[in-house]
Amino acid sequence: MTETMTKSERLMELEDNYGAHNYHPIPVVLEKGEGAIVWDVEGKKYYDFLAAYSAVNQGHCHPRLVKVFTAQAQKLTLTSRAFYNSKLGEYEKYITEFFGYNKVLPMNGGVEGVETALKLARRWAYDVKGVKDNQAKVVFAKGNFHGRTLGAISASNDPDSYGRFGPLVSGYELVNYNDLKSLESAIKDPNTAAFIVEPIQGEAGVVVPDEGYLKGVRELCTKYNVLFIADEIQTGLCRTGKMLACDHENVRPDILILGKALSGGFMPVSAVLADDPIMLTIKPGEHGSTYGGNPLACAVAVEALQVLKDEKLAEHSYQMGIFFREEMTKLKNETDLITGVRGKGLFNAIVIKEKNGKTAWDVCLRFAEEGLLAKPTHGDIIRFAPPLVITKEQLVECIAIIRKVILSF
Ligand code: IF1
Repeated sequence: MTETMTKSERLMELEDNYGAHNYHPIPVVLEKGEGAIVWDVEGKKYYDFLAAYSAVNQGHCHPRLVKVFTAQAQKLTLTSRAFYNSKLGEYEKYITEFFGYNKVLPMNGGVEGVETALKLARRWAYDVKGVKDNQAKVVFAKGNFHGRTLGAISASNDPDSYGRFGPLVSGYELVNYNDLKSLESAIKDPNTAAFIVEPIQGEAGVVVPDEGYLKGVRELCTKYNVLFIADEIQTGLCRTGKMLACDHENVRPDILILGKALSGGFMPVSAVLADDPIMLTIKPGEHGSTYGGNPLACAVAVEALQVLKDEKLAEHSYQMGIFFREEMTKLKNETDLITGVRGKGLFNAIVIKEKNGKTAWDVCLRFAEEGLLAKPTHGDIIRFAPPLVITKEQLVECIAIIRKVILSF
């Protein structure tokens, strides 16, 4: 390390020297966050247009969450499920009434929620649907992203996700996303336990299915007695302009998976919601985790959900999203760099056409220089997903930054 290095450079070098190289971050070192804004270690201000992949929908360090988190952290943080604790039952009542399910199974990271849902679906197939042991099939959509465990990557058709991690989990089948015909031909197999799908595919680049797709999924799953599992880890909790992305078509999944913003960015909290005939197929000692349902997570999750409602973040996301896409569509008509604009609520993306060797990565580097943080996915797609607390004035300022950068290429 040389003394002429900035603090950011020194900290990036530490990560490079001592951390696994499983990420390639935008070269910005963040130190403070408040609402839709973050600051780096040199004090430079940025609008955060990634919101930790929709984990800070309520905004960075929301004061109500800081208050509840801090209070509980000084009282009791973890007991394990070997004992009851004073926060879990109240949380379970709150969240099951909030979303309209009989029961919740509390877990930690999002992928833990996905794994839990897959185990519930297979168990339900054997104990309720009558599928022969070890014959249960789970159907996924091509382009999916459900996490990084072996159970999740085994469903992926992206070699960056599953390549050279085999042998993979079996009993999976892939169908085209947004294609009810291919779904029906897969799930009519009587060994089918479930179809798990993101209501809008996030990692694939904010891929919005046709109007009516989710309703068709619901009808087909009902028709063939197959569980409809909605992975709302990224699309849920007001991100797309409704409390759940499924609400755009008024469909109710049999199993609902939540994560990310369920804690407002304070700690990993995920939840799997289902009714008794599904949930009660798992008996004591057959599933769980050390931190699942810990009192600190329960306290912050209740407050995080309440903030979404009290601050009407679904409605705000809905309105701001319409305005944002209108502005992005105007911009698209002024440049050949943008070939697509799509999204719902404040879950949006633009598709960038490579120009004179410049890619979406270069565009994001320029965004950072101008004070806006975003990151490309799959090379040519830039996802725009700010905290839902962003004000119209802040959004206008961000749109000006996006325009300035895009028109400079
Ligand atoms: C990374 C992606 C987003 C998710 C959906 C389950 C999970 C995720 C729909 C697992 C997690 C995160 C993982 C994070 C980056 C981010 C991501 F780019 F990886 F794909 F958002 F699009 N279902 N998505 O989006 O939840 O276990 O991570 O809590 O791996 O870098 P998790």
